[in-house]
Amino acid sequence: MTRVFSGIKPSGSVQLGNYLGALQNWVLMQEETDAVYCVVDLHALTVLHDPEELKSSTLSLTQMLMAVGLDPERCILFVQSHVKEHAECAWLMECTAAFGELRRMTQFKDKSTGNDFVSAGLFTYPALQAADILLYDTNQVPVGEDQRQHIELTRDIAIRFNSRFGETFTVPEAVIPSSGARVMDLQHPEKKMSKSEDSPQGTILLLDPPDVIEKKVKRAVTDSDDEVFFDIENKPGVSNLLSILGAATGKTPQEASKGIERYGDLKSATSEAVIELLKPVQEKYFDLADDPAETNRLIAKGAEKAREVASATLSRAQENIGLFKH
Ligand code: ATP
Ligand code: LTN
Repeated sequence: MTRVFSGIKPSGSVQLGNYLGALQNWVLMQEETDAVYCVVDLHALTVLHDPEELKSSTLSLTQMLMAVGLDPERCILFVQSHVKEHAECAWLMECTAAFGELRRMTQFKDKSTGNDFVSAGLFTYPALQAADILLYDTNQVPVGEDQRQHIELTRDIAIRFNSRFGETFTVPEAVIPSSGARVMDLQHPEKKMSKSEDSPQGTILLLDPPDVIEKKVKRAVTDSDDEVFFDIENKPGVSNLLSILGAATGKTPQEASKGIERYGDLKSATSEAVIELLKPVQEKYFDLADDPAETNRLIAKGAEKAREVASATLSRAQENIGLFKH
């Protein structure tokens, strides 16, 4: 059976790009594959954070993942730091990745530029991500477009490790949706929407109430003419709304633009579609949030199942790389 693995950081409240670019696929893929999904709290340590906030975000993100439709009976859902093999395998990955490869990663450049403190972990971040993926003999990794480069690097690391030390890891591939793969910030359509950027008006959160979603979409940056068509280069704001509308209604952006003539109509169609899409997610989230003990029980079970797979792969990798076993 195809093995799927993906991860999301507990670095803020889940935003629409996470949902359309990744989580929708996660839910679909749990039905037909052997899917493993991870809340990557170790990755959240790569930037400055508040410890108490990280703890509560880890719990609420796990609840949000269940609210969007992940079912711990159908997939393995766990927290990265609960399975020590990730941190241990990351060292093997750091010693297999080249410094020059890590230096070329655009996420590192984006997240380090302009910051006084840049952690070494932010630089080696993709090596930990490679460990996450390779520990599970992963075939497919559902992610948004921004992660394509990290998955390519993971492939290169796996191929290099296998050729130096013998067949050890499965070489994975990225699965990126055809629409919604790169949702842009509503106020800065040249930047991707993200949970940790400080752009409250440009980011739609999955927990935003309907009136807030409506307001944010209404204020979204467009341009000075009033023509609705998809052209990312010349009409980034309008194209972003069309992508969102398309992804929320299962259409391409071009299909979504049919019959819409003015920006006002585009904005009301988009906010309506998003509100409709998020309504059941919000209802389920508030049900789950009432019972943190049950979530804790489920993630403990998830960690146990994950550890079983990860420890076997790590042992194989340690053996092949030449670590002496007593
Ligand atoms: P941060 O702001 O902390 O970097 P993020 O919002 O970028 O967080 P991640 O936890 O890094 O989210 O990513 C989780 C998943 O969501 C990844 O698969 C990523 O590719 C996807 N994703 C994130 N932002 C977008 C976006 N704007 N459009 C489409 N997919 C996205
Ligand atoms: N780097 C990813 C999060 C992430 C991930 C993973 C995604 C960590 N480990 C393994 C896929 C597979 C991000 O910043 N979105």
